[in-house]
Amino acid sequence: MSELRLHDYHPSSASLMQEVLAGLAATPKVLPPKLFYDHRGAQLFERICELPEYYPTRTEIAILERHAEEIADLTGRGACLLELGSGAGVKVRLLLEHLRPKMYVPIDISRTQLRASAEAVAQDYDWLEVHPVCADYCRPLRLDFIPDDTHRLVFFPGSTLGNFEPAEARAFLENLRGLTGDEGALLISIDLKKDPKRIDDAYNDSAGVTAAFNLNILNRLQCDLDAEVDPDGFRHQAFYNRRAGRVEMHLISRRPQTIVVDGRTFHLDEGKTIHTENSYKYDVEEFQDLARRAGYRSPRVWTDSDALFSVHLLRPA
Ligand code: AVI
Repeated sequence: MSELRLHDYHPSSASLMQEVLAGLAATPKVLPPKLFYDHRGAQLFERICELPEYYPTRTEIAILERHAEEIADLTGRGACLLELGSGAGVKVRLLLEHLRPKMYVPIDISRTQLRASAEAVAQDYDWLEVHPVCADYCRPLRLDFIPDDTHRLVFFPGSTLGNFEPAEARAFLENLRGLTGDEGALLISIDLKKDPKRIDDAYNDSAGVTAAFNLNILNRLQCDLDAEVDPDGFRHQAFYNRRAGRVEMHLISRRPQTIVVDGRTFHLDEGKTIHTENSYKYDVEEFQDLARRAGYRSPRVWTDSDALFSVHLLRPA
């Protein structure tokens, strides 16, 4: 099989460096969650998705499996299917035979995983045109290879919108209308508010995979940005902040120490944090309200019987 052409807009290490320097200079210190997803981080995330405590992935998969035909009936066949954060490409496979898209455009920041999963999809679905795009999908995308006369379905699985601040989430959804076009649709997954213990457990698994995923961001600083940092000097912390409606992930400094990046030194006292991720949870109505304010209507939502997770069909209003 000939290799697929990768449309490569991976952010430069200079722009990652700027974000890291700004984050480490902030109070409290922050690092952007997109840094999680280098090759090792993408593999750790795949393991998280299979953990017994991490309910979102298997619940989302069950919802998609159960309703794939109805999703296809509502969104129409022959579309250009764009997937934001396509990862290992597991979820889209549940939809492909039902949706029968003309073209599949997986978009992901982890180049190695994207290449492998796009090639596997192209091989397994030989009727499908596959155009992998390596990019940070928060930035404007150039997708001029998509024919104008093809309607678009944007698939944003994994409840990844929860990793945005609500105001950013709204702005991001507004921008996505440029990608769906007026005739297109957005299929988006959202993790729901529930018993806080259940949420806490999902981010504090007993096998320590989430901890390794969180700490891997420091390995990434070492390898990709040549930083001087000791990952063993930090521990993983994750908790559900009920007031804010979000899980917070932090790296807590075990002792007084410094991180040196690009010749700049950042000091951390013992117990000080680097905030690495927020994961917002929504009620169905709360999310529909956010979507409405971003210019969408919500013709359909699917949830599981325990109301853990939701998948929404949105159309530009
Ligand atoms: C990708 N994102 C939706 C995951 C989440 O649940 O917020 C990332 C993750 N972080 C820790 N575990 C999983």
